[in-house]
Amino acid sequence: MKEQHVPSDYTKKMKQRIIAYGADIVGIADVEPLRSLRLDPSDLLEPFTRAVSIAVRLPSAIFEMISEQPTPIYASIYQAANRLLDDIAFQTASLLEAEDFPSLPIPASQLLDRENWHAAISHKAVARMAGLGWQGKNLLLITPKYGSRVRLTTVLTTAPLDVDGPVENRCGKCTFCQEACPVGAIKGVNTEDHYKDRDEALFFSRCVEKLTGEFAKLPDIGAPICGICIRVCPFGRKEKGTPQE
Ligand code: B12
Repeated sequence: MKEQHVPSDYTKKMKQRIIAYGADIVGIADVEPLRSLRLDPSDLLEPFTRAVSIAVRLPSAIFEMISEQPTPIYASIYQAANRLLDDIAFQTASLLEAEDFPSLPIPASQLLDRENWHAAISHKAVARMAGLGWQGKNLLLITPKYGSRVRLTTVLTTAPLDVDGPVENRCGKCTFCQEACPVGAIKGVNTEDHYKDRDEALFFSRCVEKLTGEFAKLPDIGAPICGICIRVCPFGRKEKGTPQE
């Protein structure tokens, strides 16, 4: 491997390349705090020092069309966003590897443990530590600019990229997602950093059962998606006036 010396604008240039691949937000997390996450395999982070968090924004109009259930258009865009993210992550890893930094793209939406609903690593935890946003009451990553109307991916790397810091939680007293959830799955609990587990924020099984048992079986949906807590979040909406402003 090359000596770990890179020009001072290396991180900035790398982020610009990733944006050029089609990303809307890019941030860098130190992997150290992420080692306490549940990982699959458990030594996933072993060779790496940094995690690149990449977000792609979904067109806002898609969410404005959702009222009580996901729409076929959302289902299709969900797949398209996953393909785009996988492509960006692949290209990012290839670019870093060409510079002798071993790098691993994590699939956008690959479930490894179907009983417990776990992937290789939580993209939300990486995104939060990379400063893309905070973990909102809906348990999703909320970005200041696009709310939760983003999908995420992660590239693990040995490249000595400059780390971004977490941002402050801005959910405040807002209860829009809690009120809108069709199965009352959102408890409305706030967190300063992150929830200790999913049950602290959600009646988790209510969310899973609605998405897998009902929404995924709707015609032309075929995936456990919903979008309602995303649609109502004031941070993603074009109309302004958040409850706390
Ligand atoms: C399994 C899964 C599901 C399952 C289970 C959901 C769940 N809450 O775990 C089901 C099918 C129900 C589901 C539903 C949805 N999902 Co989903 N899902 C996933 C998947 C594939 C794995 C998630 C996982 O492993 N979770 C494990 C748990 C323990 O982690 P967690 O939920 O992130 O929460 C913990 C950590 O984030 C931690 N944390 C946060 N910061 C930090 C920092 C540190 C240092 C540490 C240690 C911990 C930590 O705190 C939380 C509690 O422990 C991810 C893709 C991925 N690889 O991340 C997408 C993903 C989370 N889903 C996503 C979305 C959008 C949805 C839905 C809105 C459906 C839709 N597309 O319309 C709903 C929302 C449900 C909800 N409100 O949570 C997006 C979230 C994007 C965003 N803006 O946040 C993801 C990231 C997919 C993507 N590529 O963008 N999903």
